[in-house]
Amino acid sequence: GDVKYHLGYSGDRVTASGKKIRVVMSSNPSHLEAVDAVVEGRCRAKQRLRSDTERRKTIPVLVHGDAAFAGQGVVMEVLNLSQLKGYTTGGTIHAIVNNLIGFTTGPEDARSSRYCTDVAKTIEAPVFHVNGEDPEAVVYVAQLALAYRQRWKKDVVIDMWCYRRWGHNEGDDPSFTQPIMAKLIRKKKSVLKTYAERLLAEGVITEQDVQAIRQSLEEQLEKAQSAAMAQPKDPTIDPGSWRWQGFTHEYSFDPVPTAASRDTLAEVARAHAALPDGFHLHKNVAKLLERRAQAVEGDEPIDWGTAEAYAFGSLLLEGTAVRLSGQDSRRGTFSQRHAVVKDMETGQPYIPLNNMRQMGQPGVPGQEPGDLGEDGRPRQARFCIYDSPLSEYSVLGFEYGYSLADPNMLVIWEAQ
Ligand SMILES: Cc1ncc(C[n+]2csc(CCOP(=O)(O)OP(=O)(O)O)c2C)c(N)n1
Repeated sequence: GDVKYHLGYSGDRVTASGKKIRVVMSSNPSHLEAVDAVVEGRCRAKQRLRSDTERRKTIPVLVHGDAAFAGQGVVMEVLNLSQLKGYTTGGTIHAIVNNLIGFTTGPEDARSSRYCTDVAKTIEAPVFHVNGEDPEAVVYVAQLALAYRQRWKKDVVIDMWCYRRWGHNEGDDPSFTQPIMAKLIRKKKSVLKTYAERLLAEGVITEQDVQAIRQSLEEQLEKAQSAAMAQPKDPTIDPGSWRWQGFTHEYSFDPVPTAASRDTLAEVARAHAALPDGFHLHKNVAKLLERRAQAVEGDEPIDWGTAEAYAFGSLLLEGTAVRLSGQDSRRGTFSQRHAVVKDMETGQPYIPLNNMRQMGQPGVPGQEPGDLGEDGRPRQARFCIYDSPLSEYSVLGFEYGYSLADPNMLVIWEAQ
């Protein structure tokens, strides 16, 4: 949502079972739902950096408003990314704080569907509609959603029905626009109160317990506020861990040495001529790869596609991973790239640039890109190249998020 928060943050929390969990909140602009794809990209990059191939250790959670979830097109775009090979994060938990209103607009003017979550039906995600006034039901549904996500690696949606007691902001009065609902809400006791009453009636807690819990919560809030006020100008938010160390805002236009040696280029070139035994290559592509393999030897001018392949290949050999995504990027819009080739008999894909050396495994000690492989040569980094769906907003956001989590990888979104 818009006013939920803006500034990103990260910190460690200790769970009830004593385990440590890192919680990272992405900076969130006012433009509702724009952050969704950014979170997905960040999450995917973190999974890669930890070689979390099962995608169980880093979990994206998106918090939405009901009006924005139904109204913003990027929500559908991001749902559509959820099971794609190049973009899946192993399932996102969507939590909708459904206060039945968007600014001043009611559901009857906000959507044509019955539920604000109906767009999630496009990917057949399960939706749990839950009463926000029943905290135990909310906790139960949250646990269920997490279990579902971990088991099936798919998106799941929690639609928490609640209400907004006050206006959209401090100067607002909800009875201007929703007089009947505002009247009903005014009569409602707070969730804290009704839940405490319920537990008291059930004999689960005593009045003293209620007071103690309330006091401890208030103390925590007071303490946090005093800490924030003691240092109002510089809350010093860790922008993304040690991976950003050494990067500065200063920029220089001075040329930097980027040349690769002829030996390196020759190794990249050879990879294009070395297909697996029995691979049935399209005859036109075979000619192109052959030219690409030979180009480094002669004095002929090098074409764009070849130069690009050499550039990516030399980075990979140096241990810098490359991610390139966009519409039709694997072949290349103008048939210039052919970074992924297909076997004409089986349809199986093959990526020459991922078969130069033994592959490095990020986050696996001793097997990182640059560490020696079994053949005694440094392992290469991976070329992550994907065709994107026919979307721009979500894909660009995704790649931006990806680049935030891994500033050392070359991350490219290719516009068609
Ligand atoms: C893309 C975009 N359009 C319009 C706005 C202005 N705006 C801010 S909050 C809001 C209503 C959001 O309603 P909802 O999604 O239900 O979330 P809530 O604020 O009720 O939690 C609007 C229209 C915005 N921030 N972003």
